[in-house]
Amino acid sequence: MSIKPNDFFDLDSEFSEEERMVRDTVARFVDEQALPVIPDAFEEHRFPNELIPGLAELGVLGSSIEGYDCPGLNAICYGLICQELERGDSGLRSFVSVQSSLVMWPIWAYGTEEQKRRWLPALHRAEAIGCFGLTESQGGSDPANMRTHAKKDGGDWVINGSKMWITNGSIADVAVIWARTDEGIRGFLVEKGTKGYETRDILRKMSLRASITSELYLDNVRIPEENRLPGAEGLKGPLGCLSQARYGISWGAIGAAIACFDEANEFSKNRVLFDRPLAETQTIQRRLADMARRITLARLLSLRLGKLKDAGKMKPDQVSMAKWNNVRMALDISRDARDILGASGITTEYCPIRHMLNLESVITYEGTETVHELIVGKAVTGASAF
Ligand code: TGC
Ligand code: FAD
Repeated sequence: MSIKPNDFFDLDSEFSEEERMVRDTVARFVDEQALPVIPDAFEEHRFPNELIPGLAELGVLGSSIEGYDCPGLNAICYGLICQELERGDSGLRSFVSVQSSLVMWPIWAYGTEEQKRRWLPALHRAEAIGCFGLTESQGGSDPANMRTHAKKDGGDWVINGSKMWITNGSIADVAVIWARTDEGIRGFLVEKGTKGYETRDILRKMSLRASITSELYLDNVRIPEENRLPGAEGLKGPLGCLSQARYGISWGAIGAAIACFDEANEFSKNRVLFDRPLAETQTIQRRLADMARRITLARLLSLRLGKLKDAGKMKPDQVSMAKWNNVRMALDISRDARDILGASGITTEYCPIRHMLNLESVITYEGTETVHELIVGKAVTGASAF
C-alpha cells in the first residue's frame, strides 16, 4: 500500500475497529454537515447552533464518561473525536471540549450522586449546555490569583465576582464557577436564570468566530450548598479539568493541521507557475515534506499520550508538552499553508486562514504556550519559574 501523506507511518492500523468506527462516523458528520456551514458561521461570527442536535446524536458530548447514559469510550476515541471535529473548525471542537472535559468531567469527578443524575444525561443529550468559568480579567495564566469569592451564609453560598473569555457562556444552562472561599478555591454549579447572574458576549473576535465567548457577572448570586462540587478542593480542582481538555486539544490541533496540509498539498499539484506545478519545485516539496514530518510526530505524541491516559498513567506535564508541541505545529503549518496558496490563501474559500486565526486562540487558551513551556521546564529542572 502506498504511503498516505497525512498518515505517513500508518498510525491508522494502530487503532481498534471501534476507534476507527468512531473516528469515521465523526469525520462523516464533519464533511457532510459541519463543513458546509462552518465558513459562513465563521464570517457571520456565530456558533452554528444547528449542529448541536447532530453532535448529541453522535454521542460525542461526554463520550468518555462511564454511566449516566454516556458511552464510556476510551481516551483514544475521545482524541480521534477531537481530531475530526477540529479538522472542521476549532470552534466545533471547543464546544465539545468544554461540554465534555470542563463541565461533564468535573460533575462526574467532583459532584454528588444527585448532581450527576441531574446533569450528566441532559448534558450528554445537549438538553443542557454548560460552560466553565475559571479565567478572570486580571490574568488567566495565574488562576490562583482569582478574585471571585463565595461566602457561606447559613445553608447557602453567596458568590460575587466576574469571569472573562468563557466559551459557551451566554448559551449555558449551567456554569461551573470557580471561586475563592475561606477554605480555599471551590467549584459551584450556577444555573442560568439565577438572580444576580448575567452574561455578555465578547464581540469583534478575529479568532474562533464560530464559537461563543462571554463574560460572566456574579452579583450576590445565592445558591444552595447542594450546588457546590464537594470533591473539588483547591486549585487542583480546576487544573484537573484542564488536563482532560488539554489532552483533547493535543489531538484536535492535529485535525486542523491535516486540513491545512491537505489543502496546500492539493493546491500545489494544480497551481502551474513557470511551466510546472508548484508541487514539482524543491522549495514547495521541502515545505510539504516538513509539514508531513511534523504532523507525524504530533500524531505519535498524542497516540502515546492516549495510551498512557487509558492506562491511568498520564501526567499533567506530559499533557503540557503535547498541547504545546501540537498546537505550535498546527499554527506553523496553517501559516505556511496559507502562504503556499498565495492570495487565494487570504480568503475563507480555503481553510488555512480560518484555522490559522482559530489557532491563535488555541495557543492561548487552556494554558498559553509559555505556561506549558514553563510547566515542562519545571518538570525538567525541578525548579518552578512561575
Ligand atoms: P501549582 O502549585 O503548580 O498547583 C496547584 C495544585 O494543583 C496541582 N496541579 C494539577 N492537578 C491536576 N492537573 C493539573 N494539570 C495540575 N497542575 C497542577 C498541583 O499538584 C498542586 O496540588 P497541591 O495538592 O500541591 O495543592 O499552581 P500554580 O498557582 O503555581 O499554577 C501553576 C500553573 C501556572 C501551571 C497553573 O496556574 C496553570 O495551568 N495556569 C494556566 C491556566 C489555564 O490554563 N487556564 C485555562 C482556563 S479554561 C480555558 O481556557 C478553556 S478554553 C476551552 C475551549 O474553548 O476549548
Ligand atoms: P495572561 O495570563 O495575561 O498572559 C499574557 C501573556 O503573558 C501571555 O503571552 C502569557 O504566555 C505570558 N505569561 C504569563 N505568565 C508568564 C510568565 N510567568 N512568564 C512569562 N510570560 C508569561 N477561560 C475559561 O476559564 N473558560 C473558558 O471557557 C475559556 N474560553 C476561552 C476562549 C477563547 C476564545 C479564549 C481566547 C480564551 C478562553 N479562556 C477561557 C481564557 C484563557 O484560558 C486565557 O486567555 C488564558 O489562560 C491566558 O490568560 P490571559 O488571556 O489573561 O493572558
